[in-house]
Amino acid sequence: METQVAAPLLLLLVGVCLARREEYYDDVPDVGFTSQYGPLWPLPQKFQTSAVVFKLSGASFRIVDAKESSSGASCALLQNAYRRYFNYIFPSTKKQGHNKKKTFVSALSELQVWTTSADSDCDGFPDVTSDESYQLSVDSSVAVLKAAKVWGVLRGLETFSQLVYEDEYGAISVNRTEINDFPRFAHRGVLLDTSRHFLPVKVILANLEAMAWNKFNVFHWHIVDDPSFPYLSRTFPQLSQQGAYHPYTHVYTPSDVKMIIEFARLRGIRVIPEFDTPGHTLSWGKGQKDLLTPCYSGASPSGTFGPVNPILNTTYEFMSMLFKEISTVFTDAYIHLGGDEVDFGCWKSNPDIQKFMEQQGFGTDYKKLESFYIQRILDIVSTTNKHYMIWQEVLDNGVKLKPDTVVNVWMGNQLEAELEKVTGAGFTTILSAPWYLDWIGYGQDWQKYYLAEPLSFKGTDAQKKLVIGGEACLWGEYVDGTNLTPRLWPRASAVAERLWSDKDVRDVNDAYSRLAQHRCRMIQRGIPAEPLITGFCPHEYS
Ligand code: CP6
Repeated sequence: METQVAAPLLLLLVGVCLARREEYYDDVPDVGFTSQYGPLWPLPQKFQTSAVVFKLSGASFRIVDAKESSSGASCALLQNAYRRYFNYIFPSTKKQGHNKKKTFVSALSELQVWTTSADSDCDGFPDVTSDESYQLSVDSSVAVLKAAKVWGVLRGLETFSQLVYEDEYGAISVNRTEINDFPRFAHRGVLLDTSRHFLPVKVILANLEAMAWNKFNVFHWHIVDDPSFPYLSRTFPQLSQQGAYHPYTHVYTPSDVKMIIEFARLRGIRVIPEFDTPGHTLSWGKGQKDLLTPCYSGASPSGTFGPVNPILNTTYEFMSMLFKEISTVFTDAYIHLGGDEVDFGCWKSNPDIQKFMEQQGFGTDYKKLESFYIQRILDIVSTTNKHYMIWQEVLDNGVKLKPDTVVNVWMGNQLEAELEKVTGAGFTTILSAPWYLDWIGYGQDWQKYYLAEPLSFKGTDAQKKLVIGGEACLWGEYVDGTNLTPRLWPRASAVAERLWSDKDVRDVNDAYSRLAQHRCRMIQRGIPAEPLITGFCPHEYS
């Protein structure tokens, strides 16, 4: 009897599973296929290689400043990068390896690094206009990496390190190669959320390092939100004292922030902090009395709080002082001001707010109140000489924005219509909607991220030029220091190639071959990147 019941049930289950498989990314790439581009990721714009091989010896190979270079030994950023990449090319266990003291018919003795612009930007910070292009030529015993600025050198060193491989005898080798490379988009970001869970500084640094391997250049730091306020403000220390998960272990001190910004700079990465208001601010209320709107149930306060209270002068005095501090602590020209997902329920319940709405003639349109608030915040931040980024609702709700505002599009429904609208209104935009890496499902979702095309919306060339890039987002509800890194990598790498390489680079088979190797390389360099699908890394047992 039991089996008679079980059999149809089993069939039904199998049927459901097979049907559901359709939704999965079951386009399993041909795992036997090897890309002609080897393990390069993201793929350079122009690439030519040949079968001619040069050998490298850890005992003699050097990365050096070219004689003609505009930057030299005094450029700590470059010297630092040379050491980093030397160690990637010759991991310490290999320094005494096969090649020592051997001479080769064709040995590569040097990589000469040549910055051609009179000012190489060595001591500066990267920005949205930074030149990251470079040319790499490996065609004699001396290889040459040429770039206008240090930012291009950083990208080129990464590419050079990806060209070097061990041959079947363990000899460190590089093929004759010519590369001319530049990014397709100027803004290639990763969003990390340090409020839902605190992320230890060393986890952030490790991921900045991995970002550089993927040629990402923006760390969008969603630093505070409802659950916790880990930013230690000198002006308002009570914000983190009361609002962080722990007042001194789960905070980012001014020196932590400084370290993160400098670590990022040395890798050509901008740090854009997001202080999201008026919503997503519950944690702010713990340390700052009267900042949030008291919600009412009927005629009396319910004891709960809503968004920032937009009708008090004290709110704007507080915000002025806070953003003044933030504008000096964070070096980037941009601050992200959030403005997303404002819940009007609490505002609606509060009689003081109702009265204010009436006085201002806002009727019952709470978008007008939100706009009133945001407008004042934008004015405050403008006085600090920073530019701002905002989530799309701010524009959608009709706030007047300065022309240099960057609109961050995050809603996936009607994405193309939104891009048409934002760029049609003349605003620069970056795209987050296709790349929520915190959403996980069964299968190879990297392919979906990989194939998302930022410019597929209808618009003029001028409109398309306004899309300056995108961001891979890892919202933190289900992510902390224990699982962040493998959840981010190599899935974020798919976004990295979409934003760096040519628009026509979208062959999933070719990408699979290169990405699987890139993932193994990240593991070798110490980042526990998760697998794409079945397989193994050549070095995993050594
Ligand atoms: N947190 C904040 C989030 C999200 C946003 N802001 C978010 C919500 C849903 C999706 C993606 C992101 N977790 N502060 C919106 C920008 Cl699907």
